[in-house]
Amino acid sequence: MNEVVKLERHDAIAIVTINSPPVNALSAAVRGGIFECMKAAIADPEVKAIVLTCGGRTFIAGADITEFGKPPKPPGLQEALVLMENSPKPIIAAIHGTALGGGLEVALACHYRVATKEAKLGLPEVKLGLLPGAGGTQRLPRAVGPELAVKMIVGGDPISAAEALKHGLIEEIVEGPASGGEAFARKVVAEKRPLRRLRDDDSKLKAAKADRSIFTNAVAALTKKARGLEAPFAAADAVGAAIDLPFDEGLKKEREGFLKLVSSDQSKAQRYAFFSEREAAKIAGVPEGTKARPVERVAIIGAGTMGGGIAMSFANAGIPVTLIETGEEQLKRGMGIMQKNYEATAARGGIPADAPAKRMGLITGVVGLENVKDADLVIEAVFETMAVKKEVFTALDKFAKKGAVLASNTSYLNIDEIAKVTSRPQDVLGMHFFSPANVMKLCEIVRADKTAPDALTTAVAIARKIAKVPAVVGVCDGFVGNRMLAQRGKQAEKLLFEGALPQQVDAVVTKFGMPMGPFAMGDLAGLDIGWRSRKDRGIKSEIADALCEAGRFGQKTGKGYYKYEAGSRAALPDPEVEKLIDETLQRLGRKKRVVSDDEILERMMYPMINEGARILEEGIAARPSDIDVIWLYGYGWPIYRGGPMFYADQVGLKHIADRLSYYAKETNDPSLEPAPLLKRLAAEGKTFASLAEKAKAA
Ligand code: TC6
Repeated sequence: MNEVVKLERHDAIAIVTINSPPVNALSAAVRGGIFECMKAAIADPEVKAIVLTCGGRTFIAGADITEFGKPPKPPGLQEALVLMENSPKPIIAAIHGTALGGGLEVALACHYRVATKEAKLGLPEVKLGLLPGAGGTQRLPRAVGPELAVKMIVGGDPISAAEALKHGLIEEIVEGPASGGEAFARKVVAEKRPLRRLRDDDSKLKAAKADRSIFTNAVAALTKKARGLEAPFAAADAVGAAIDLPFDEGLKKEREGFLKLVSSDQSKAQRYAFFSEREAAKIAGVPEGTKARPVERVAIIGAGTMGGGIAMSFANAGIPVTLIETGEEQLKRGMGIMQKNYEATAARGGIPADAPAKRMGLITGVVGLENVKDADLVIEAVFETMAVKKEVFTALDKFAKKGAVLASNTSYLNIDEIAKVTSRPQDVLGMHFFSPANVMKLCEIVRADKTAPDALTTAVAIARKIAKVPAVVGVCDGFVGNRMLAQRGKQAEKLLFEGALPQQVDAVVTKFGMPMGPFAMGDLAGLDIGWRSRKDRGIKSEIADALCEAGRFGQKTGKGYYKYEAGSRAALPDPEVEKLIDETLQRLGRKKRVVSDDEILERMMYPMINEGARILEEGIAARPSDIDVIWLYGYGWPIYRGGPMFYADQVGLKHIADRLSYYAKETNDPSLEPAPLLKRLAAEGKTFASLAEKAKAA
């Protein structure tokens, strides 16, 4: 009974409605409102049952994440949940949209739940480095059994209303939440159904109590990929407590686990990543209310690895694609690879059995650039040279319809130069996808000099629609991600000349939490590409060149910085490489020294952060958090470390600036001198985050 939670009565049925946009999160006002309305409804002698529902686009989407890390505001949620569960009158949660986290926990404290067909229900707290802290780990296993509960709590993905119905999490699927909830409440009253308090119902725990392997096997499967993360393990322990302990003791255990996680560095980083991702979709400098152009059909030029992956991303989102090649042969090959890719995913159970046919049905392969004529968005993914790109954009200018957005998937070329060959530079921008494009979530949206605000808005909106994470960047060599990566690559190579080995450098980087080190990554991408480009530019890189001269191109030749056994991608250290490095150093008269792991870590991370500072100073990225989003979703930066700029703030900018100055001197490398912005922030005792706060205040 306040601004955001209202109580009405339809004769014997009380309706409690939350209206707190955008997602009805459990702010202090919502918690207080739920408590007061429930208290009043329970006390009203006319009321026989209570429906809890939400206005707007969704049921409660969880705790208000912005409140975490601040002093707790009363009232707590627990008081409301105890009041509701103990209510002598049946309470029905009527769900639509997404009942997530604390939202589902509120629903679990109700006696019954109904949901609309498209609703999703989940406990995604682990994705924020947390565990469900309002009884979810104790009530959900009692509602659906520990196996599915572990899957939902440790995995964090929501389930559909149909699945929820199958497993007894909801009683019915209804048309509208409020009307369906009310009709269901009337039925409960008429049938005099007994109250179902999950707290008191251990029936679904029996099997796991008798044989704990049901639970431990499910946990083992889910935590396999949780390397470095704390929350999935703590969440699994809390579910274990539901099996082993009485309800109230389990709740206590859950609370302890939640309080520990909510103040952890990992959860802070993961919450930061959540908001950074959403912030990145807001384009700096574009007038508010700028509308995206409608995109009904997309054309993609080039059916190679990138073009195919991009086409699949659109088809996965149900958007029709015209895939264009220069010849039938290339087209057939590209279509065949996509088909196989989909079939393999379906065989693994990743998509339904009928999905390959449906999705391939959305991709029309054709020959000839004139076929772009119906597309609202054209994405060029052809060979990465300026001459070829210019040729394609000249043709696009001729054939594309008026107002179509023309995007290049280049990973480093100058979009201004590409735009100049067209008569419509306002429609030209970059959409840099990452390989494999149907899997990787990042899309760098490159804003050129003349790109129109609504073209930019269109690219960001469509990227989100196909489940990518867009981040807007400016034109420069390599944009944000690859430009920073180049600094790391340079140091990695230098470390070999000083006495480190590829496996030592890679081990430090993977121990930090990255999926791969720079040398294993080089082997995967192919060392011959860089070798050829160095030759073209007349540049030498003694160790990398010697490897290529020995035919070691990486995984594709079974050896590179590592050796690979036939059919395996496991990188095995190779004494031959050590010998080759030793010989090269001797030939060049270089002395080897022992390089510590600490030095490797600093020289892998700090030069990238330094480049990030330059990128911010030049306005290539608008916010430090945009850089972090790029690293999280394009390069596998560990989410629990928030991203390079967030990590830098944790380490302290003064320390980083001092160490860079030290390495600049020690290794005689002026490129390591701290960037002016980094120097200034370090001297002022500030963080990169302070820049974002300043920008917001302005
Ligand atoms: C929990 O519940 C713990 C409980 C412990 C016991 C108490 N809080 O994603 P969108 C904002 S942990 C505050 O763009 P969508 C979001 O920042 C929580 N704000 O929309 C954005 O603001 P902006 C467990 C929130 O339709 C706006 O809402 N719950 C929250 O693509 C729109 O968001 C979760 O982890 C929040 N909880 O997706 C769910 N949620 O416009 C997290 C959203 O100023 N949320 N905002 O940028 C989501 O997964 C999605 O937001 C969604 C809606 C699926 C609800």
